[in-house]
Amino acid sequence: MGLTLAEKILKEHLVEGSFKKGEQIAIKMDQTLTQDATGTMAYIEYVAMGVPRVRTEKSVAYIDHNTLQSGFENADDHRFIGSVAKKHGISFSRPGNGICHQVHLERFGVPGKTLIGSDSHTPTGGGLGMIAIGAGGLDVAVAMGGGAYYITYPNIINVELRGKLSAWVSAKDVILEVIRRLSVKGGVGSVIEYTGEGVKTLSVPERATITNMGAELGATTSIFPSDERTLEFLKAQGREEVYTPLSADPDAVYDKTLVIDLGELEPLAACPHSPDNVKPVRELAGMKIDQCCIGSCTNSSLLDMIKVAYILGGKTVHPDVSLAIAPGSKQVLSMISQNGALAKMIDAGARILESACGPCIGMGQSPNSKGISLRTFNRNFEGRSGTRDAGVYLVSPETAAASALTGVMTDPRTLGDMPQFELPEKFLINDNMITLPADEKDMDSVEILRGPNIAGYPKTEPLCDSLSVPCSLKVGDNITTDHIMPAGAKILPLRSNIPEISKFCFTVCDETFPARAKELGASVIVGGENYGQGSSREHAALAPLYLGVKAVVVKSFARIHKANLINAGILPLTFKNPDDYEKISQGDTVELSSLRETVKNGGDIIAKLGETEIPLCLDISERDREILLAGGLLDYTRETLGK
Ligand code: MIC
Ligand code: SF4
Repeated sequence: MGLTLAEKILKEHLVEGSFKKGEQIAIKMDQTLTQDATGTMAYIEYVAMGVPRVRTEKSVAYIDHNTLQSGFENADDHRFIGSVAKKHGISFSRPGNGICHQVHLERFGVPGKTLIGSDSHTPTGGGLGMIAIGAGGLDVAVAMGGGAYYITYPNIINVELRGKLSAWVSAKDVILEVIRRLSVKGGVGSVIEYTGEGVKTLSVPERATITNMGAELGATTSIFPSDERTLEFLKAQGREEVYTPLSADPDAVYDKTLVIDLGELEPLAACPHSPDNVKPVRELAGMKIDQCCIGSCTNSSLLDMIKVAYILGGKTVHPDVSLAIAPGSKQVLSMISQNGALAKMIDAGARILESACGPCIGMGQSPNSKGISLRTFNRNFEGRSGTRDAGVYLVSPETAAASALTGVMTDPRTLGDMPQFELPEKFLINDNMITLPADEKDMDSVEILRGPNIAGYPKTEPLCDSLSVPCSLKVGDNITTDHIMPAGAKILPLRSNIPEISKFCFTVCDETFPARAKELGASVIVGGENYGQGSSREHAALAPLYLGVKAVVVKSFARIHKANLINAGILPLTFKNPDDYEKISQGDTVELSSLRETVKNGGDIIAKLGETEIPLCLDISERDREILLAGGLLDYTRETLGK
């Protein structure tokens, strides 16, 4: 039986476990990436492990999220990360160099290699034929120390692409269609593998748009083959020597196949407040808009920018619309400044932002009250833009640019004929904003620069045997990490200070939660389906840990968040019978007993609410059980290193 491409790469990197669906396997990680919003914590954890120099082929620390620097906190984080990177063998991508995923694709991604990143959109690297996975900072820290990464052996979903995209329909519309069909939890436990003759019609940055937003399916990762288009991209980046052709065996067996005829797709939009609430732009056409934002790790490549500049060229942004554009990297910004595309954007009235995440994570450009914002980003969760009552629509750069001119949602196919957009054979290469680490002989003399806002890792303790604690919060389905631990300009600067940031935990849902949880001392949270979807931020587990949350009881979990809870030593429990969700109310006291024995040996955990008994499952691996018993991954790693 032939292998899928994902299986081939996983097999080559397998260090533990066997290739059986649903079993835990350990994978060697060749490369790591971090960004600054998760990076400080990841490096505090890395340093705590005591490994002097990273044991990967390539580790890169990017600064791209917290670049507003409205106080000293962000700049201190940048200096801290830069100094850790220099000391411990990590390349440092300085602020201004671009968004981690875009830069990593351009400068470091290698077909066939594995990459783990402390950001959920790390699967962008799948556009180059990598197995690239998003994870919590602690898992990335372990990988930097040479430890393996543990995942459940995934299902492989094949998306077979046929035909060719029509004019003004683009890669964003492809991934919106996949999300429309599969939903925001349709990819949990799966790798999405793209095949079919339509693959070769897409360039690497277009493929990367698709694999990037595969994160919104909850998928472990997404991957494209490595072929002549991959070689073309690597040549343009002056890196053809890392090219290897890679594809699935012709007789590969997939768990499920979805066929998409590219030629039949039309411009799509994900409506508020979920990436799977997808409708054709045609049906929304004419809706008045207030803002357009173009950029983010999903749609900020040179090709995206060239198309946008073409649409804006010689025109003026509608008087009622604010258009902001953030090119994805210094390379992209520099190239559009040389080829005239930037001037077209500026002349049309676009507000040019630095190459960083910016508005995507609510760092500036929040829409007006009840504002309608079209964004080429990947997430439109409630409140993420910084304006609670704004309506964010996720669209392609073509749709955003066309609409910015008309002031209403506009189907870009009304633009008429589309020219053939050509990319240069050689891209501008200048890695001067990547600082290389100190030589091994000099590393001891590098001082770690730690600002006053950088607090330590919260206190952990081995799992207790019984609990009798109140339910401090009950929430519904599809709770995102933006609900649990919001970001944005006010809160993001506190990422290195868990006591401070925890004051904002769950405030999107209930402003009184942090104070209540802290006062209760110990509690459990109850939730519905797909709890913890979205970001990889381990802060969504560390803030609850700090606030005394001992267990989270839900109908189902999103992958990265479940792993982060385990890493933080918080029990991730699911209802054996989902209807039992109704039986627990906020304020009820929940009793859990014989925890250590059940966590160790398996079996149901029985929650008692007075006379009522509710069976709960702890669906985790043997290793996860040991991590929970030890009080979290940091303690477990210290224990195992000690042994
Ligand atoms: C996001 O898009 O939500 C982020 C900000 O990039 C996060 C990481 C973080 O919260 O720092 C992610 O996607 O993992
Ligand atoms: Fe940055 Fe947005 Fe991409 Fe997250 S999704 S890495 S915030 S650009």
